Amino acid sequence: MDPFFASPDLQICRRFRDACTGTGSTIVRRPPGDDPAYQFACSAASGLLSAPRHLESRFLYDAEGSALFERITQQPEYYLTRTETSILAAHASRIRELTGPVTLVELGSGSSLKTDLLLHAWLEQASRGCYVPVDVSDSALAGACGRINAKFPQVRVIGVNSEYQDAFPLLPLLSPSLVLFLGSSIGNFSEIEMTRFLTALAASLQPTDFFLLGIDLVKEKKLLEAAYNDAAGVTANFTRNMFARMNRELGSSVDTGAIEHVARYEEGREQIETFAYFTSQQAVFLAPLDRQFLIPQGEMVQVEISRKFHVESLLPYLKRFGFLPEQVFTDERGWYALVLLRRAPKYYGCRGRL
Ligand code: AVI
Repeated sequence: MDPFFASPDLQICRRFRDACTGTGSTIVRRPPGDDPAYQFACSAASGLLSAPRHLESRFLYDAEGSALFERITQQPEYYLTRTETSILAAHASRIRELTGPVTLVELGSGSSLKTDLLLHAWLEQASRGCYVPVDVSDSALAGACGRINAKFPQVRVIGVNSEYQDAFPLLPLLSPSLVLFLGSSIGNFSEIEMTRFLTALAASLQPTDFFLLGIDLVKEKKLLEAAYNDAAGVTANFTRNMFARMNRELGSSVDTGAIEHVARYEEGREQIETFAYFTSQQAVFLAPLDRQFLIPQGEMVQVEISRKFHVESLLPYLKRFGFLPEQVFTDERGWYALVLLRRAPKYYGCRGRL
């Protein structure tokens, strides 16, 4: 078939297959589809027209947003990354024992710093390995691939620059694998997005594949709210960056000084809800659509949710998607969990509510 007419899925699979024959580190990019600025503008328009107004949290992560998120992970109040790293440090070898010498695939890899612990454990038991980080941020991916290639020359690194789901067609090529979804990123999905994600992931994995899921657990409101309201104001800048990005990419001319960050824990829904609160009326222009939206003074626009979980209810929920628990690892305070799952041998596709 003429590659010009091949679907983006087929093209990314071909590019990926070609990359597999090489050595060292490579980045595979999805062929350009719709204009990214147009997609961002359409999503923003639909969210700003909804009641209540909201924006898709995936747009928080341009190069600026990814760098701010890295800084969030270093804030003293943001315990998630440190706690997850401590669990990985304690149990990486056990995870390798349970999975065997599988390919490591990391969804939303960011800087990939925690992955070093797993790569060390992998190389303790074999002379070679393969690591496939997947991230929408080209800059974060290039940095991570270069760093890992320099630190672990025995590891073949193939970076995939795409959304998580766009990398799923590659998973059958990588089996047997361990798919990593760390940092409690699953908590940023709504119930519907989580269902879609787990259904598509289960359908792309083989019964010999594993899934390692990082989840932040329900805990005291005070601790949760502190984590999303750091004293240095880095999370507040992360929220404002959504609109700074609209100014850069969509010509929006929003005064980001008129935005206050609000993050509060809703106990009934067991989630942190993050908003941009407008202290004065703002006109948001979306150049690709040639449309303007008025946000009145006092309005809150939701930019993110961060759901918190209970291991006891999450495990039966995951089972309905065809993921069977292999082992659950937690820290001594019981704040965070890493759940190692295996794809069920028989899986016919299922839906479920948490
Ligand atoms: C990436 N994700 C899991 C982070 C979280 O905790 O929800 C994003 C974040 N937003 C504000 N602080 C951190």
